[in-house]
Amino acid sequence: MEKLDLIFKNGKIVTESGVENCDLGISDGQISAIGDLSDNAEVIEDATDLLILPGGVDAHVHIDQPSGPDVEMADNFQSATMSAAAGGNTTVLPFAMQEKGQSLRECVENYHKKAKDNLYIDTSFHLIISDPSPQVLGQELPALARDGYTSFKVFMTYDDLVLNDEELLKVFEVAKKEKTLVMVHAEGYDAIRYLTKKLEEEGKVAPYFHGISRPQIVEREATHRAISHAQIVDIPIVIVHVSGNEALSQIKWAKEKGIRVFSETCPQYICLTEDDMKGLNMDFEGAKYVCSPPPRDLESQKAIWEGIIDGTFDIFSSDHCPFKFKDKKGKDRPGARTSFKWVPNGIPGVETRLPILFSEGVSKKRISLERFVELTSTNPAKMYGLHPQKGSIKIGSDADLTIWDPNKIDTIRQSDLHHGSDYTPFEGIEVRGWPIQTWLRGQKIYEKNKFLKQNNLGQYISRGFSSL
Ligand code: DUC
Ligand code: ZN
Ligand code: ZN
Repeated sequence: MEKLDLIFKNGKIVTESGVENCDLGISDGQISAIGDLSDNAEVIEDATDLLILPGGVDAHVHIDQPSGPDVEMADNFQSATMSAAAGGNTTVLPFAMQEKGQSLRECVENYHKKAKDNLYIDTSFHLIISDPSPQVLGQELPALARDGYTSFKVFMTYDDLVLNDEELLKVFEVAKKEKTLVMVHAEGYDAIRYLTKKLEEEGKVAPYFHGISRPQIVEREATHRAISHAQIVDIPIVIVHVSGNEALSQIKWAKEKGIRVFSETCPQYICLTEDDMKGLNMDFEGAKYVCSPPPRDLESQKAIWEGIIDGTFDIFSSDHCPFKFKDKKGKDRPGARTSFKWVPNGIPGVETRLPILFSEGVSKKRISLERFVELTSTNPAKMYGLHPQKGSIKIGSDADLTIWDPNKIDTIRQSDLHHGSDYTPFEGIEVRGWPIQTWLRGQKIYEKNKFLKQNNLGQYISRGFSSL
């Protein structure tokens, strides 16, 4: 056999369909041999007692998005992809967010400028459609879909992003024609506004009331509405960041009826609760946990686990949306303290997604290693048209690998993380099982708190259609 660039010996290879003790060979950045291999390689890596997994694919992250007056996201592409690499990821899918009145093509070009030469890992953009004008729906969106932007997100809430029902249906129609996948943020705009106004009138403005203003009913109603609209147009959709039993019940109902709905959940819905938003004493510390949909209660965490275990959830993403707590432009900016309404919605999590699910899921024996890989790498890659290049360990796939020490125990600490936020909502959680090396297309990019390659090894990846 020809001399290989690299061979991993003595490791356990984990894919979505099994665990195997065998060697793994790599040439030209791709997986080129799997089995009992001779030592004919430039480099031999010993993976004794370690697991070799396909690199994490985080299909839902927000990077460098405009977030309202005086608000800045805490990560640019460099810090976000650095943090992602340290957390065992080799691909991220951030959003190119259209602002009202903006051309979609111009929006995408802006995000490419921000990302250029700043990527530690591979990256591909979803679009956010906030202004579905005839020009956008008739020309720009179809053209971009054909250029490999094969998924986009729509919002059912937020002043600057919300689409009404007719607009949703029109966007769905384009998705049907172009065979693209629509991600839906399902929370009902009018109900949230109604509840927020009432809470403010009663003086209930602390971060905790963010959760009260967006109860599960609001998420359930919008989830059902989105599913119904998708059924009318006859397209598959993804309900993203599902937080509890109410929305999940709608997804289960749809799946049982044979309606094509995919679903995603995130670490915050298995690790945090609404009580975290109380802070120390209904104070501003609670802002550290403000995200949307908000964290729920212990019953909801149980329901989310059931969905993770029984296969209802298709993917597990971070919804990384980082802001600073102690910064004029972050959660603590002037005005933010006057009401939960002004606290930016989002928490950092791209670096902690994989360790949290590994520890809480695999180490605590709730899910198998295979299911872990399926939820965090293979299914996101399939869902968004990146498979088999990404998300698998197969001959010809990119050699994007994460090496895991399943027995390493450590506690999540802000001081160890690489994101731009000045806190982590997951501070203090003890984790058993950590990613210890990250390899991108056959090159070791991260090991033991060291970045071994520059921030321009990551590439922009153009995607095909969903194969899930
Ligand atoms: N939706 C997201 O997907 N992320 C952060 C905030 C939000 O509303
Ligand atoms: Zn959202
Ligand atoms: Zn998000």
